[in-house]
Parts: sequence; structure tokens; C-alpha cells
Amino acid sequence: MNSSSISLSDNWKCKSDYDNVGIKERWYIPKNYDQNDPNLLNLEIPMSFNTLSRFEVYEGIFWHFYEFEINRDNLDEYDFFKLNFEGSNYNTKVWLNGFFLGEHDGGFTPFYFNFKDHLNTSQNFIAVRTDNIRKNNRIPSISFDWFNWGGIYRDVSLEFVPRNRIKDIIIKTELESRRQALIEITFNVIGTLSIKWEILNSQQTKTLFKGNMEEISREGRISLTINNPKLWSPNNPYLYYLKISDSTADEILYESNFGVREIEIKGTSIYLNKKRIFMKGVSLHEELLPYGRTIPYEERVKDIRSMKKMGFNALRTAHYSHDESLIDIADKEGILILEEVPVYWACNFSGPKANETFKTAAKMMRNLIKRDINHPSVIWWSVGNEIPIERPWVSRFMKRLMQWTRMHDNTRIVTYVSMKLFSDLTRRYADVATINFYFGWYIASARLVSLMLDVMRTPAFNKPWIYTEFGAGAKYGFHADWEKQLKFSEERQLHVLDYSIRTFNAKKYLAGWFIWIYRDFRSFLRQNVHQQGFNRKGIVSEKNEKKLICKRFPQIMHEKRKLLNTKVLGIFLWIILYPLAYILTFLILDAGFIFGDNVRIEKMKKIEKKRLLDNSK
Ligand code: GCB
Repeated sequence: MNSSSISLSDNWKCKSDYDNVGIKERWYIPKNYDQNDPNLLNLEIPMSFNTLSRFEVYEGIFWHFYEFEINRDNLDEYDFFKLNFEGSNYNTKVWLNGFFLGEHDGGFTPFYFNFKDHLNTSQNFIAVRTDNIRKNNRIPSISFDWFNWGGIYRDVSLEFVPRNRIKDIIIKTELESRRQALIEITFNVIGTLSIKWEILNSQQTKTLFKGNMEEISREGRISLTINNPKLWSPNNPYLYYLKISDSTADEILYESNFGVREIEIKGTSIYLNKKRIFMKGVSLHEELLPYGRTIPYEERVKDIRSMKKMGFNALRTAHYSHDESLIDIADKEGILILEEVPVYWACNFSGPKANETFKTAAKMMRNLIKRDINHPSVIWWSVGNEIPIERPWVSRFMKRLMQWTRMHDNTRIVTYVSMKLFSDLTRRYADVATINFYFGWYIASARLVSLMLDVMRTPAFNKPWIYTEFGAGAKYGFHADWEKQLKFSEERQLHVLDYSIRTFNAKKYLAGWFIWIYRDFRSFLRQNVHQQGFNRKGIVSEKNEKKLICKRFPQIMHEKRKLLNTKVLGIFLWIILYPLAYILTFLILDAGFIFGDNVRIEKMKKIEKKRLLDNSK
């Protein structure tokens, strides 16, 4: 008997709960549920509720109801049942047949509820209450530069868990050399099983290795050495296929593709399969209109193919994990993935509740690692982005989170993304040093990039550096004379990106760069005449129209500028600038991050609401 699952997708009924009365009125009790309630909407799940008219800017409580029948009378043969959610934003409370199964905090990672009783062989009723209200103690907290899509926006399924099974399968690969790979597969055994396993070629037409394990319990381990392995890389994303079966019942217990590849750091370089790799990357938010976050598989394939065609070899799934289907596509198409949890800007890092924030962040990281540990494309875990890192308690928080992450996976790069030019000393504890800074857009000119990199590098000299964000806004179709460098013109964006990329390509200690961002995305914070509710730094518009800069790909990927050697000057400038930068950021620059900006968000939301209303007239 194998674990099997049913997808719960069609025929959900939903309604909003503006006044938060649902719990008090016990909407989760089957007898209180009225199918004919005129306020109920018929919906398919997954879905971002902000894609519905009247809910475009809604941030609040939303209920989802689902009735289903189970046509099996052998329910007590299963160990227990699992209600799986791949992603739902932000707090999710769940009831089955009126019984509270539990709640989950966090908008981007999978979670589940185990239960043994309460499932009927006949009629069942699930009630799910989601709430995506911005709050101080959430991750992210109140202020963030993306759209707060709400609801159950990834798949939901019901899983029947058998008594004898395997779980927590981890596939690790390591290279002795490019001609010899070690593969170690570990898993936990629940109950007692006799197992047979097979590794096949990528088309699954030829068995390459196989073995048996009689009567095993508790732990399983398969170790083998492959000579002349086909290595996974962006240029050749070769996938092997692993199948583990119960040999007595001849049932598949686990099957998955996996890649043989190794990621290492030596000095200022990153190596993939013993060869130095330079990442030419781009970031992406999980958003495509009109789908919100629930992007169809084919659209995700199109995105990745388009990125690859432009010459990118890496993608940062900012600022949170995207649906696992994207990671599957990355494995198959060949693009390196940098994953992150949304510890972003002003989270609750201090005070009595800080430990709670840490626990939530740690859980997000653990769930993400658990989901993606066997994906060869994923090479990095970032524990946060642009936090006020100079503050000792924030620095401690991030160091602890990095340690926790390494404890769960010591085969990938662990880091966080910093926006601090001179005042971040915590970088020394990360595997790779990072910088987000928009020379030529928010401040100064792209011409400063080279020197500034030499300055900021001083306290983390022996690390690889990655320029994790740079960019410029451009409204698709808005052109202006090249010389004028007008803000939001496609020409201005072209200039900033072109100049920066050619500089980065020439910097020896850089291990890569990431353009912010692939596609324009919605954000309340962006309301000027060119933005109209969108962050416009995309190299393609929200409708996937290519902006001028796209004409420079892929040629620009190999172009380098001639640079002056400013290494010694850089060190000297850092020594002078550090104390000043530290005081300045501590006292002034971080103020917005520390105190949050509730008022600003509310104001921006009103502007967005009014604009949407005017547009619909
Ligand atoms: C950043 C943030 C990113 C913003 C971006 C911007 O540094 O990491 O979330 O969207 O800047 O456009 O300003």
C-alpha cells in the first residue's frame, strides 16, 4: 500500500470576512455552512484572491470552503492523513469537519497538517481561513516592495499515509574529480520494508545501477561511485532518475530526477563541478498578470527559456521561494537558482518578540530546504535581504539563521543579501559577500561602480562577491534622447545596465551579477506617472514586452570594460569612510527600516485604489 494523494482543486466556495466575524460565528462548522449563501464565490484553488474584481487591493481575511466525498472504506489501514498546502498567504487556519487542525504562519513555503481521526468515509467539509494583513511580527513585516497576493495560491492535496513508508529522502552528490562522483542517498524508514532501488538514465530507458535491501527499518542508505558521470550544469542539465520501490508489493515508494553536481567555494571564486563559474543572472518575482502568483506551468517555461536565450545562467527567486514547478523547470532547462526567505527590511529583530520572529524565519528556511534539497539547480540559500545589518541584534539574528541553515544543508552556499556599501561587517560570516546598490539610478552614476566595489570589498577580502541587485526603471515604450538620460526612459535603463554589466564582467573577484529584475511587478510603493503601481526595473514589461536593453543580450554577457586598478585606493577609502558610514546608516538611513512605514503603505494603497477605480470607469 503506497501513499496516495487527491488534489483538492475544483469547486471551492469562498468569501471575504472584512469584519473578522467568521471565527466568532463559527463558519467552520459544517452545519453553519450554507451552500446557497449569496456571498459565496465559486472558485478553483489555487488562486490569488486579488485577481478577482472588487478584491484587487484587498488585504484581509478570506475564507475557503470545500466539500468532498471519500469512496474508500479502508481508511483505518492508513497510519494517518495529511492535508498538504504548497503555499498560502500569510496566516492559514484549517478545520476539517468542524475540528481545528492547526494554523501556519508564512506565505511562501509548503506546510501540512497530520491527522488521524475526523476524516469521514462519506461527506467531508474543509474550512480554511487565510489572512494576509501586514503586521509587525510577520515575515515580511509591514513594508515591502512587492504585491501582497493573498489566499491559497498554490496546490492543496489530501494524502493517505501508509504504515510502512520512507521519508526525508536526501540525495547528495560530491565529486572526487570530474570523472568520478560519489552519490549518497539517505532516508528514514517508518515500519519495516524490503526495498529495491534503481538509477536510470534521463530518458528512463536504461537501468544504470540497482540494488536490494532486505527488511530494513529506521534508516536507509545507498552509497555508490559513478565513473565518468554525466554532470549537471546550465549548459548540460543532465538528470538521472531514481526509483525506490517496496519489493514485496512492487510499489513505488519514491521517484525523482536528480543531477550529479557539486558546488564549492575556493578563495574569491565559486566552482561548479570543479570549474570556476561566473553567474550572469537576473531576479524574478512570482507574478504574472492576470494570474497573480498562480502562474501556469507553460508560462514559467517560457520565462526560463527566454532568460536562457538572452544568455543568463542564473535566476534569483526574489524574495521568497517560488512554486516548486519553477525549480523543476530550472533543473530541466538548466539555470542556477538562488533561493531566499522573505526576512526583508524592517522585521521584528529586537524586543521580547524577536525570538518568535527567529523561529518563524527558521521554520521557513527549514521547510524550503526540505522541499528543494534534491534539486540540482538550487545552489544557494539566502536568509534575508536588505536588513539593518549594522545593528548588533540584527547581525546576531542573521548569523544564527545562517548557522541554522548550514545545519540543515551543508552542500550549498549560505548567505544573506546586503545593501550596505561600507558598514556591513557581518558579511565575513557569509559564504559569499553580496551587495545591492543602484548606482546610476537612486544615487550617483554607474561610473562609480568599479571603485565602490573595491572600497566595500575591504572587510571581506577573501570571499567571492556577487552584485546581487542593480538596475534602473524604464516604462516600456517611453523613449528619450540618449544624451538626456531621462529617468524611466528605456535609453536610461540601457545605459545603466550596459555600463554596469561590462564593468562587472571585468572584475576578477566578482563571481557574478544579477539584474533587478526580469519583469515589471506590482507594488503599492510605486505610484509616479511612469510607474502607476508597478516597479518598472524589469527588462521586460508586465506584459513581457522586451525593453531596449534586451537587444544587447546575449552579446553583452562577454563584454568587458577596461578598468583602472583601484585596489589600494579602495582599502584606503574604506578606512576613512567606514566610521562615517556606520554612524550615518545607524542614525539616519535605517530609520525608515526600523520604524516601518505603515502610514506610507496606507497612503500608497489609497492612491492605487483610486487609480484602479478611475481606470474601470
Ligand atoms: C532593492 C530591494 C528590492 C526592490 C529594489 C528596488 O534593493 O531588494 O526588493 O524592489 O531594491 O526596485 O528598489
